[in-house]
Amino acid sequence: MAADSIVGAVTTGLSAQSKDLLTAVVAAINGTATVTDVGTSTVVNGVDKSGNSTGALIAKGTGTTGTINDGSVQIGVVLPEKVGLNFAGPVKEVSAAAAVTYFKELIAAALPSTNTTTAVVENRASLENAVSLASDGQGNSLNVRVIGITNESTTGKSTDTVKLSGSATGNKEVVAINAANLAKEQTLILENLDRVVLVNDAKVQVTGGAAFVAGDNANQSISGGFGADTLVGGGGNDTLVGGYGSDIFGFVGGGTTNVGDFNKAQGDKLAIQLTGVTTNAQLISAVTAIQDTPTGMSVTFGKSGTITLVGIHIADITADMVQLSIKS
Ligand SMILES: [Ca+2]
Repeated sequence: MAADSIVGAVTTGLSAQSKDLLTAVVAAINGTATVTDVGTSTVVNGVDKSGNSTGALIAKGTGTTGTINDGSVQIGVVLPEKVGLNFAGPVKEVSAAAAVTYFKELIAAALPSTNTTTAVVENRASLENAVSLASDGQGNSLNVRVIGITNESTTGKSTDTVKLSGSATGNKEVVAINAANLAKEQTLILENLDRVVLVNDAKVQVTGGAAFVAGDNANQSISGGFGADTLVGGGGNDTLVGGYGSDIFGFVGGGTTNVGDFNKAQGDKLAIQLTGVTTNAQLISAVTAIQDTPTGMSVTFGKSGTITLVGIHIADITADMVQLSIKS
């Protein structure tokens, strides 16, 4: 279908933000675009000039419940009114190394290495670290997607819950989600998405199977579900809550990580991955302050930041509860 006819068919009643999104997606598609209805919204997708899948869900009506199928990846969505999304990624499963390459090319395009502003350098490093951690497919090839959430601004942002669902078939997806347009108090539910990178401030609740979730150096609140989740704040001021299961709380430095429910009885562990720290002796040497209070403890590693654990004290920590690598 020609681009002009897509825009003409879809644009009636759309906000400026949705029109811009649609225009950008149509411009990126090389060749034939597919237009499908998902709930009350319209999905436009195709293949871009690099041979990757690209598309968008254009929000219309009162909200959207359904499944986006772009030919290789299925993403279930429950979106409130005014919320849509765009998505892109390789059209077939790729190796973990290829996934990292794909993500890093996007990061380089958004945050060029020629920009040496401290904030950009730190953001770029945190994103590269997060995508490398999340793309560890444990030998599996991965379905890779980058998802951007749109949230209409003409009459104010929606604050209602947004839900994205994966396929529930074991550790095969790695998804980077740009949450920049979500409202501060808006909860993003991630169901059966195996491996996730969070970009920008986000408030996330994991549900379904166990998940690996890594944030960038923005401020994220990440709550695990029933499974054995691995949650990594990734710098910034982050809050991690494991929920049920033997969870791993990851700390890579660069800010403050608050762990809300460290539970030794459930087998929770700390993964402290700091540059230059490869032995327990080095980890102990890196500690510059420890505070033990009635509610828990906090450990500071100099400029690398502080991790605070609610529910456990320094005397309860044993060597088997701490690992020096996030890998899971
Ligand atoms: Ca973070």
